Amino acid sequence: MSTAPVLPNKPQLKLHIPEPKHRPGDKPDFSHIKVPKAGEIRKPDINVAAKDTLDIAYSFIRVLGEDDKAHGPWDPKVDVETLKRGLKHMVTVRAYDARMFAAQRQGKTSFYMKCTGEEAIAVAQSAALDPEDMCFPTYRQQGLLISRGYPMLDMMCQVYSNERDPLKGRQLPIMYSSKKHGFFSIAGNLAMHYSQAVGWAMASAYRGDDRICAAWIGDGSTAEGDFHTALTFAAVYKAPVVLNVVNNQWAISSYQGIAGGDESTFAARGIGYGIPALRVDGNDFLAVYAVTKWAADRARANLGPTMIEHFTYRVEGHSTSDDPSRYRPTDEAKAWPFGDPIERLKKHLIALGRWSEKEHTDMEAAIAEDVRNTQKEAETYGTLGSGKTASVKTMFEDVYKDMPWHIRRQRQEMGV
Ligand SMILES: Cc1ncc(C[n+]2csc(CCOP(=O)(O)OP(=O)(O)O)c2C)c(N)n1
Ligand SMILES: [Mg+2]
Repeated sequence: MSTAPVLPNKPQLKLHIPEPKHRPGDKPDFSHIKVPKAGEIRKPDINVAAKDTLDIAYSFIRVLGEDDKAHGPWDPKVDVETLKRGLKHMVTVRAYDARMFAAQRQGKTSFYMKCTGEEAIAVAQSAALDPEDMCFPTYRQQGLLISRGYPMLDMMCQVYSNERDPLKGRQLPIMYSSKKHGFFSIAGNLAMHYSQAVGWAMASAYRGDDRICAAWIGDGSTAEGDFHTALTFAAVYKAPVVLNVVNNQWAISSYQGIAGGDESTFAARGIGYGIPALRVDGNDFLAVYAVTKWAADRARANLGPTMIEHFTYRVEGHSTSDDPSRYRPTDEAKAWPFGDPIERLKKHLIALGRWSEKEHTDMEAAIAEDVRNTQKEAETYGTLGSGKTASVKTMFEDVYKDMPWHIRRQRQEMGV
Protein backbone atom coordinates (compact mmCIF):
# COMPACT_ATOMS: atom_id res chain seq x y z
CA MET A 1 0.00 0.00 0.00
CA SER A 2 1.08 3.60 -0.61
CA THR A 3 2.54 5.33 2.47
CA ALA A 4 1.36 8.82 1.35
CA PRO A 5 -1.06 10.58 3.76
CA VAL A 6 -4.72 9.67 3.12
CA LEU A 7 -6.58 12.52 1.47
CA PRO A 8 -10.32 12.15 2.15
CA ASN A 9 -11.50 13.14 -1.36
CA LYS A 10 -8.91 11.23 -3.34
CA PRO A 11 -10.59 8.39 -5.27
CA GLN A 12 -9.29 4.93 -4.49
CA LEU A 13 -8.34 2.64 -7.33
CA LYS A 14 -10.89 -0.08 -8.02
CA LEU A 15 -10.36 -3.13 -10.18
CA HIS A 16 -13.11 -3.59 -12.75
CA ILE A 17 -14.40 -7.16 -12.90
CA PRO A 18 -17.03 -7.59 -15.61
CA GLU A 19 -20.29 -9.21 -14.55
CA PRO A 20 -22.98 -10.63 -16.81
CA LYS A 21 -26.26 -8.74 -16.90
CA HIS A 22 -28.28 -11.68 -15.60
CA ARG A 23 -27.67 -14.40 -13.04
CA PRO A 24 -29.94 -17.31 -12.01
CA GLY A 25 -33.29 -15.95 -10.83
CA ASP A 26 -33.01 -12.71 -12.86
CA LYS A 27 -35.38 -11.94 -15.73
CA PRO A 28 -33.25 -12.09 -18.89
CA ASP A 29 -33.39 -8.87 -20.88
CA PHE A 30 -31.44 -8.34 -24.10
CA SER A 31 -32.93 -4.91 -24.91
CA HIS A 32 -29.42 -3.35 -24.68
CA ILE A 33 -28.52 -5.17 -27.93
CA LYS A 34 -29.41 -2.86 -30.79
CA VAL A 35 -30.71 -5.18 -33.48
CA PRO A 36 -30.81 -3.52 -36.92
CA LYS A 37 -33.54 -4.37 -39.42
CA ALA A 38 -32.71 -7.07 -41.95
CA GLY A 39 -31.15 -5.52 -45.05
CA GLU A 40 -30.09 -2.31 -43.32
CA ILE A 41 -26.31 -2.84 -43.35
CA ARG A 42 -24.32 -1.83 -46.44
CA LYS A 43 -22.18 -4.29 -48.39
CA PRO A 44 -18.71 -2.92 -49.20
CA ASP A 45 -16.56 -3.92 -52.13
CA ILE A 46 -14.28 -6.87 -51.35
CA ASN A 47 -11.17 -4.68 -51.59
CA VAL A 48 -12.36 -2.46 -48.74
CA ALA A 49 -9.77 -1.12 -46.25
CA ALA A 50 -10.02 -2.54 -42.73
CA LYS A 51 -10.77 0.89 -41.20
CA ASP A 52 -13.73 1.31 -43.56
CA THR A 53 -15.51 -1.68 -42.02
CA LEU A 54 -15.73 -0.13 -38.54
CA ASP A 55 -19.49 0.50 -38.62
CA ILE A 56 -20.18 -3.08 -39.75
CA ALA A 57 -17.94 -4.51 -37.02
CA TYR A 58 -20.18 -2.80 -34.45
CA SER A 59 -23.54 -3.77 -35.92
CA PHE A 60 -25.10 -6.97 -37.27
CA ILE A 61 -25.47 -8.03 -40.88
CA ARG A 62 -28.95 -9.56 -41.18
CA VAL A 63 -30.81 -10.82 -44.24
CA LEU A 64 -33.84 -12.72 -42.92
CA GLY A 65 -36.48 -10.26 -41.74
CA GLU A 66 -39.45 -10.53 -39.39
CA ASP A 67 -41.54 -11.29 -42.49
CA ASP A 68 -39.31 -14.38 -43.15
CA LYS A 69 -38.16 -12.86 -46.45
CA ALA A 70 -34.62 -11.99 -47.57
CA HIS A 71 -33.67 -8.31 -47.60
CA GLY A 72 -30.91 -5.96 -48.67
CA PRO A 73 -27.53 -6.05 -50.37
CA TRP A 74 -26.28 -9.07 -48.43
CA ASP A 75 -29.06 -11.34 -49.75
CA PRO A 76 -26.87 -14.07 -51.28
CA LYS A 77 -29.69 -15.15 -53.64
CA VAL A 78 -28.94 -18.79 -52.99
CA ASP A 79 -30.95 -21.35 -54.94
CA VAL A 80 -33.72 -23.14 -53.08
CA GLU A 81 -32.00 -26.54 -53.31
CA THR A 82 -28.97 -25.21 -51.42
CA LEU A 83 -31.29 -23.82 -48.75
CA LYS A 84 -33.16 -27.10 -48.41
CA ARG A 85 -29.88 -28.98 -48.14
CA GLY A 86 -28.75 -26.54 -45.46
CA LEU A 87 -31.99 -27.05 -43.54
CA LYS A 88 -31.58 -30.81 -43.75
CA HIS A 89 -28.00 -30.64 -42.50
CA MET A 90 -28.95 -28.41 -39.57
CA VAL A 91 -31.79 -30.75 -38.58
CA THR A 92 -29.36 -33.67 -38.84
CA VAL A 93 -26.83 -31.95 -36.58
CA ARG A 94 -29.52 -31.32 -33.98
CA ALA A 95 -30.79 -34.90 -34.11
CA TYR A 96 -27.24 -36.25 -33.87
CA ASP A 97 -26.52 -33.99 -30.89
CA ALA A 98 -29.69 -35.13 -29.11
CA ARG A 99 -28.83 -38.82 -29.48
CA MET A 100 -25.20 -38.48 -28.46
CA PHE A 101 -26.10 -36.36 -25.45
CA ALA A 102 -28.60 -39.03 -24.36
CA ALA A 103 -25.95 -41.72 -24.98
CA GLN A 104 -23.64 -39.96 -22.50
CA ARG A 105 -26.44 -39.85 -19.92
CA GLN A 106 -26.89 -43.60 -20.47
CA GLY A 107 -23.20 -44.18 -19.73
CA LYS A 108 -22.29 -45.15 -23.29
CA THR A 109 -19.65 -42.44 -23.63
CA SER A 110 -17.79 -40.25 -21.18
CA PHE A 111 -18.37 -36.89 -22.82
CA TYR A 112 -20.36 -34.96 -25.41
CA MET A 113 -20.79 -31.35 -26.60
CA LYS A 114 -23.83 -29.97 -28.42
CA CYS A 115 -23.96 -26.94 -30.71
CA THR A 116 -27.69 -26.21 -30.30
CA GLY A 117 -28.56 -22.75 -31.65
CA GLU A 118 -25.26 -22.48 -33.55
CA GLU A 119 -26.02 -24.92 -36.37
CA ALA A 120 -26.27 -22.25 -39.08
CA ILE A 121 -22.64 -21.24 -38.65
CA ALA A 122 -20.90 -24.47 -39.67
CA VAL A 123 -23.61 -25.55 -42.10
CA ALA A 124 -24.02 -22.27 -44.03
CA GLN A 125 -20.26 -21.71 -44.07
CA SER A 126 -19.65 -25.17 -45.41
CA ALA A 127 -22.13 -24.43 -48.21
CA ALA A 128 -20.38 -21.14 -49.03
CA LEU A 129 -16.85 -22.60 -49.06
CA ASP A 130 -15.50 -25.00 -51.69
CA PRO A 131 -15.32 -28.65 -50.59
CA GLU A 132 -11.53 -28.53 -51.09
CA ASP A 133 -11.05 -25.56 -48.75
CA MET A 134 -9.40 -26.45 -45.46
CA CYS A 135 -11.20 -26.10 -42.13
CA PHE A 136 -9.66 -25.58 -38.69
CA PRO A 137 -12.72 -25.98 -36.42
CA THR A 138 -13.42 -26.07 -32.72
CA TYR A 139 -15.58 -28.71 -31.05
CA ARG A 140 -18.83 -26.95 -32.01
CA GLN A 141 -18.56 -27.24 -35.80
CA GLN A 142 -19.76 -30.83 -36.19
CA GLY A 143 -22.00 -29.31 -38.90
CA LEU A 144 -18.93 -29.11 -41.16
CA LEU A 145 -18.47 -32.88 -41.09
CA ILE A 146 -22.16 -33.54 -41.64
CA SER A 147 -22.33 -31.05 -44.53
CA ARG A 148 -19.17 -32.43 -46.12
CA GLY A 149 -20.52 -35.98 -46.13
CA TYR A 150 -18.33 -37.50 -43.42
CA PRO A 151 -20.08 -40.72 -42.32
CA MET A 152 -22.13 -40.30 -39.15
CA LEU A 153 -21.23 -43.87 -38.25
CA ASP A 154 -17.58 -42.80 -37.99
CA MET A 155 -18.53 -39.78 -35.88
CA MET A 156 -20.45 -42.00 -33.47
CA CYS A 157 -17.69 -44.60 -33.27
CA GLN A 158 -15.27 -41.80 -32.41
CA VAL A 159 -17.59 -40.60 -29.62
CA TYR A 160 -17.81 -44.18 -28.32
CA SER A 161 -14.01 -44.69 -28.67
CA ASN A 162 -14.91 -48.21 -29.81
CA GLU A 163 -13.12 -50.78 -31.95
CA ARG A 164 -14.22 -48.96 -35.13
CA ASP A 165 -13.15 -45.49 -33.90
CA PRO A 166 -11.23 -44.02 -36.85
CA LEU A 167 -8.96 -42.22 -34.35
CA LYS A 168 -8.27 -45.43 -32.41
CA GLY A 169 -9.25 -44.00 -29.03
CA ARG A 170 -6.52 -41.38 -29.07
CA GLN A 171 -8.77 -38.35 -28.94
CA LEU A 172 -11.38 -37.21 -26.42
CA PRO A 173 -14.91 -37.98 -27.68
CA ILE A 174 -16.05 -35.30 -30.22
CA MET A 175 -12.49 -34.32 -31.17
CA TYR A 176 -12.83 -35.60 -34.70
CA SER A 177 -10.28 -35.44 -37.49
CA SER A 178 -10.57 -36.13 -41.22
CA LYS A 179 -7.87 -35.17 -43.68
CA LYS A 180 -10.05 -36.37 -46.55
CA HIS A 181 -12.82 -33.97 -45.56
CA GLY A 182 -10.48 -31.03 -44.95
CA PHE A 183 -11.27 -31.14 -41.22
CA PHE A 184 -8.18 -30.50 -39.11
CA SER A 185 -7.91 -32.52 -35.87
CA ILE A 186 -9.70 -30.76 -33.06
CA ALA A 187 -7.39 -29.87 -30.21
CA GLY A 188 -8.25 -29.56 -26.54
CA ASN A 189 -5.58 -26.87 -26.20
CA LEU A 190 -7.84 -24.07 -27.28
CA ALA A 191 -6.79 -21.39 -29.77
CA MET A 192 -3.53 -22.90 -30.99
CA HIS A 193 -5.27 -24.15 -34.13
CA TYR A 194 -5.99 -20.53 -35.09
CA SER A 195 -2.34 -19.80 -35.80
CA GLN A 196 -1.97 -23.21 -37.45
CA ALA A 197 -4.82 -22.24 -39.78
CA VAL A 198 -3.02 -19.05 -40.73
CA GLY A 199 0.15 -21.06 -41.33
CA TRP A 200 -1.79 -23.46 -43.55
CA ALA A 201 -3.22 -20.52 -45.53
CA MET A 202 0.23 -18.93 -45.88
CA ALA A 203 1.60 -22.22 -47.18
CA SER A 204 -1.23 -22.53 -49.68
CA ALA A 205 -0.43 -19.06 -51.02
CA TYR A 206 3.33 -19.72 -50.97
CA ARG A 207 2.82 -22.83 -53.08
CA GLY A 208 0.56 -20.99 -55.52
CA ASP A 209 -2.32 -23.32 -54.69
CA ASP A 210 -5.96 -22.22 -55.08
CA ARG A 211 -7.38 -23.55 -51.80
CA ILE A 212 -8.20 -21.19 -49.01
CA CYS A 213 -8.75 -21.93 -45.36
CA ALA A 214 -11.26 -21.12 -42.63
CA ALA A 215 -10.79 -21.18 -38.87
CA TRP A 216 -13.26 -20.97 -36.00
CA ILE A 217 -12.69 -19.90 -32.42
CA GLY A 218 -15.00 -19.24 -29.46
CA ASP A 219 -15.42 -15.84 -27.79
CA GLY A 220 -13.65 -17.02 -24.64
CA SER A 221 -10.68 -18.47 -26.52
CA THR A 222 -9.94 -15.13 -28.23
CA ALA A 223 -8.32 -14.15 -24.93
CA GLU A 224 -5.51 -16.62 -25.65
CA GLY A 225 -2.26 -15.29 -27.09
CA ASP A 226 -2.44 -17.62 -30.11
CA PHE A 227 -5.46 -15.68 -31.39
CA HIS A 228 -3.45 -12.46 -31.55
CA THR A 229 -0.39 -14.12 -33.06
CA ALA A 230 -2.63 -15.56 -35.74
CA LEU A 231 -4.10 -12.15 -36.56
CA THR A 232 -0.66 -10.55 -36.86
CA PHE A 233 0.61 -13.19 -39.28
CA ALA A 234 -2.64 -13.25 -41.25
CA ALA A 235 -2.59 -9.47 -41.71
CA VAL A 236 1.12 -9.14 -42.49
CA TYR A 237 1.20 -11.89 -45.12
CA LYS A 238 -2.37 -11.35 -46.38
CA ALA A 239 -3.06 -15.01 -45.73
CA PRO A 240 -6.06 -16.42 -47.62
CA VAL A 241 -8.04 -17.28 -44.50
CA VAL A 242 -11.53 -16.64 -43.15
CA LEU A 243 -11.14 -15.97 -39.43
CA ASN A 244 -14.39 -16.74 -37.60
CA VAL A 245 -15.15 -15.89 -34.00
CA VAL A 246 -18.23 -17.68 -32.72
CA ASN A 247 -19.53 -15.43 -29.98
CA ASN A 248 -22.11 -17.63 -28.27
CA GLN A 249 -22.03 -15.37 -25.18
CA TRP A 250 -20.48 -17.99 -22.88
CA ALA A 251 -17.19 -19.77 -22.27
CA ILE A 252 -18.30 -22.52 -19.91
CA SER A 253 -19.51 -20.35 -16.99
CA SER A 254 -17.62 -17.18 -17.95
CA TYR A 255 -19.67 -14.71 -19.97
CA GLN A 256 -18.21 -13.04 -23.06
CA GLY A 257 -17.36 -9.82 -21.17
CA ILE A 258 -14.54 -11.70 -19.40
CA ALA A 259 -12.84 -12.07 -22.80
CA GLY A 260 -13.35 -8.35 -23.53
CA GLY A 261 -16.69 -8.44 -25.36
CA ASP A 262 -18.22 -5.60 -23.34
CA GLU A 263 -15.59 -3.01 -24.20
CA SER A 264 -15.53 -3.68 -27.91
CA THR A 265 -16.85 -6.28 -30.34
CA PHE A 266 -14.85 -9.36 -31.24
CA ALA A 267 -15.14 -8.41 -34.91
CA ALA A 268 -13.49 -5.08 -34.22
CA ARG A 269 -10.36 -6.87 -33.00
CA GLY A 270 -9.55 -7.47 -36.66
CA ILE A 271 -9.50 -3.80 -37.58
CA GLY A 272 -6.65 -3.04 -35.20
CA TYR A 273 -4.56 -5.56 -37.12
CA GLY A 274 -5.63 -4.20 -40.51
CA ILE A 275 -8.10 -7.01 -41.21
CA PRO A 276 -11.52 -6.05 -42.61
CA ALA A 277 -14.18 -7.16 -40.16
CA LEU A 278 -17.83 -8.13 -40.33
CA ARG A 279 -20.29 -8.87 -37.55
CA VAL A 280 -23.19 -11.07 -38.46
CA ASP A 281 -26.40 -12.41 -36.96
CA GLY A 282 -25.12 -15.97 -36.52
CA ASN A 283 -28.63 -17.44 -36.43
CA ASP A 284 -29.45 -16.13 -39.91
CA PHE A 285 -28.45 -18.84 -42.41
CA LEU A 286 -28.56 -16.45 -45.39
CA ALA A 287 -26.49 -13.76 -43.70
CA VAL A 288 -23.85 -16.27 -42.55
CA TYR A 289 -23.69 -17.71 -46.08
CA ALA A 290 -23.32 -14.21 -47.58
CA VAL A 291 -20.53 -13.00 -45.30
CA THR A 292 -18.60 -16.24 -45.78
CA LYS A 293 -18.86 -15.94 -49.56
CA TRP A 294 -17.65 -12.33 -49.37
CA ALA A 295 -14.70 -13.30 -47.18
CA ALA A 296 -13.86 -16.29 -49.39
CA ASP A 297 -13.95 -14.08 -52.49
CA ARG A 298 -11.49 -11.73 -50.79
CA ALA A 299 -9.16 -14.60 -49.93
CA ARG A 300 -9.31 -16.04 -53.46
CA ALA A 301 -8.53 -12.62 -54.93
CA ASN A 302 -5.34 -12.35 -52.82
CA LEU A 303 -6.89 -9.59 -50.74
CA GLY A 304 -6.07 -11.45 -47.53
CA PRO A 305 -7.92 -12.41 -44.37
CA THR A 306 -11.36 -11.37 -43.11
CA MET A 307 -12.53 -11.41 -39.52
CA ILE A 308 -16.14 -12.49 -38.96
CA GLU A 309 -17.89 -12.40 -35.61
CA HIS A 310 -20.95 -14.65 -35.52
CA PHE A 311 -23.27 -13.34 -32.84
CA THR A 312 -25.18 -16.28 -31.45
CA TYR A 313 -26.19 -18.00 -28.23
CA ARG A 314 -25.12 -21.31 -26.68
CA VAL A 315 -28.57 -22.71 -25.96
CA GLU A 316 -27.42 -25.78 -24.02
CA GLY A 317 -24.78 -26.40 -21.40
CA HIS A 318 -21.12 -26.15 -22.36
CA SER A 319 -20.82 -29.95 -22.38
CA THR A 320 -22.29 -32.98 -20.62
CA SER A 321 -20.14 -31.97 -17.61
CA ASP A 322 -21.82 -28.59 -17.16
CA ASP A 323 -24.94 -27.28 -15.41
CA PRO A 324 -25.71 -23.78 -16.76
CA SER A 325 -28.56 -23.21 -14.27
CA ARG A 326 -25.80 -22.54 -11.73
CA TYR A 327 -24.63 -19.37 -13.48
CA ARG A 328 -27.33 -18.03 -15.87
CA PRO A 329 -31.14 -17.78 -15.91
CA THR A 330 -32.71 -20.96 -17.26
CA ASP A 331 -34.96 -19.01 -19.66
CA GLU A 332 -32.12 -16.91 -21.13
CA ALA A 333 -32.14 -18.85 -24.41
CA LYS A 334 -35.86 -18.14 -24.89
CA ALA A 335 -35.24 -14.40 -24.49
CA TRP A 336 -32.47 -14.44 -27.12
CA PRO A 337 -33.49 -11.83 -29.72
CA PHE A 338 -32.08 -13.63 -32.78
CA GLY A 339 -34.35 -16.69 -32.63
CA ASP A 340 -33.51 -20.21 -33.72
CA PRO A 341 -31.55 -20.78 -36.96
CA ILE A 342 -33.51 -23.87 -38.03
CA GLU A 343 -36.88 -22.28 -37.36
CA ARG A 344 -35.90 -19.15 -39.27
CA LEU A 345 -34.70 -20.96 -42.38
CA LYS A 346 -37.75 -23.24 -42.30
CA LYS A 347 -40.08 -20.22 -42.18
CA HIS A 348 -38.17 -18.56 -45.01
CA LEU A 349 -38.63 -21.59 -47.25
CA ILE A 350 -42.32 -21.69 -46.33
CA ALA A 351 -42.61 -17.95 -47.15
CA LEU A 352 -41.05 -18.70 -50.54
CA GLY A 353 -43.79 -21.29 -51.09
CA ARG A 354 -41.18 -24.06 -51.36
CA TRP A 355 -41.65 -25.89 -48.05
CA SER A 356 -44.40 -26.74 -45.58
CA GLU A 357 -44.79 -27.62 -41.91
CA LYS A 358 -45.80 -31.14 -42.96
CA GLU A 359 -42.69 -31.62 -45.11
CA HIS A 360 -40.61 -30.34 -42.24
CA THR A 361 -42.11 -32.69 -39.65
CA ASP A 362 -41.72 -35.61 -42.06
CA MET A 363 -38.09 -34.70 -42.68
CA GLU A 364 -37.37 -34.45 -38.94
CA ALA A 365 -38.94 -37.87 -38.36
CA ALA A 366 -36.98 -39.47 -41.23
CA ILE A 367 -33.70 -37.97 -40.01
CA ALA A 368 -34.36 -39.04 -36.41
CA GLU A 369 -34.97 -42.58 -37.67
CA ASP A 370 -31.74 -42.58 -39.71
CA VAL A 371 -29.74 -41.31 -36.76
CA ARG A 372 -31.28 -43.94 -34.48
CA ASN A 373 -30.38 -46.72 -36.92
CA THR A 374 -26.83 -45.42 -37.32
CA GLN A 375 -26.49 -45.32 -33.56
CA LYS A 376 -27.61 -48.93 -33.27
CA GLU A 377 -24.99 -49.94 -35.80
CA ALA A 378 -22.28 -47.89 -34.07
CA GLU A 379 -23.07 -49.60 -30.77
CA THR A 380 -22.41 -53.04 -32.24
CA TYR A 381 -18.74 -51.95 -32.34
CA GLY A 382 -18.80 -51.13 -28.63
CA THR A 383 -19.62 -48.39 -26.17
CA LEU A 384 -17.88 -47.16 -23.04
CA GLY A 385 -17.06 -50.04 -20.70
CA SER A 386 -17.86 -52.78 -23.24
CA GLY A 387 -14.16 -53.58 -23.62
CA LYS A 388 -14.41 -53.21 -27.38
CA THR A 389 -11.68 -50.71 -28.13
CA ALA A 390 -8.90 -50.29 -30.67
CA SER A 391 -6.23 -52.95 -30.27
CA VAL A 392 -3.31 -51.99 -28.03
CA LYS A 393 -1.10 -52.78 -31.01
CA THR A 394 -2.37 -49.66 -32.81
CA MET A 395 -0.93 -47.52 -30.02
CA PHE A 396 2.49 -47.84 -31.69
CA GLU A 397 1.32 -46.87 -35.16
CA ASP A 398 0.92 -43.58 -37.04
CA VAL A 399 3.65 -41.65 -35.28
CA TYR A 400 6.84 -42.67 -37.11
CA LYS A 401 7.10 -43.54 -40.78
CA ASP A 402 9.68 -46.16 -39.84
CA MET A 403 9.16 -47.42 -36.31
CA PRO A 404 12.34 -46.83 -34.24
CA TRP A 405 13.95 -49.90 -32.64
CA HIS A 406 13.13 -48.97 -29.05
CA ILE A 407 9.40 -48.53 -29.86
CA ARG A 408 9.44 -51.85 -31.69
CA ARG A 409 11.03 -53.43 -28.64
CA GLN A 410 8.35 -51.94 -26.34
CA ARG A 411 5.69 -53.40 -28.57
CA GLN A 412 7.38 -56.80 -28.46
CA GLU A 413 7.61 -56.59 -24.68
CA MET A 414 3.83 -56.10 -24.59
CA GLY A 415 3.45 -59.20 -26.72
CA VAL A 416 1.34 -57.54 -29.40
C1 LIG B 1 -5.82 -23.31 -23.53
C2 LIG B 1 -7.06 -23.81 -22.83
N1 LIG B 1 -7.54 -23.13 -21.77
C3 LIG B 1 -8.64 -23.56 -21.13
C4 LIG B 1 -9.29 -24.70 -21.55
C5 LIG B 1 -10.54 -25.19 -20.81
N2 LIG B 1 -11.74 -24.89 -21.59
C6 LIG B 1 -12.30 -25.82 -22.39
S1 LIG B 1 -13.63 -25.21 -23.22
C7 LIG B 1 -13.45 -23.69 -22.52
C8 LIG B 1 -14.39 -22.57 -22.87
C9 LIG B 1 -14.19 -22.01 -24.24
O1 LIG B 1 -15.17 -21.07 -24.52
P1 LIG B 1 -15.32 -20.43 -25.95
O2 LIG B 1 -13.99 -20.18 -26.54
O3 LIG B 1 -16.24 -19.27 -25.83
O4 LIG B 1 -16.00 -21.59 -26.81
P2 LIG B 1 -17.43 -22.26 -26.62
O5 LIG B 1 -17.25 -23.40 -25.67
O6 LIG B 1 -18.36 -21.24 -26.12
O7 LIG B 1 -17.83 -22.77 -27.97
C10 LIG B 1 -12.38 -23.67 -21.63
C11 LIG B 1 -11.98 -22.51 -20.83
C12 LIG B 1 -8.74 -25.39 -22.65
N3 LIG B 1 -9.33 -26.49 -23.12
N4 LIG B 1 -7.65 -24.92 -23.29
MG1 LIG C 1 -18.26 -19.18 -26.22
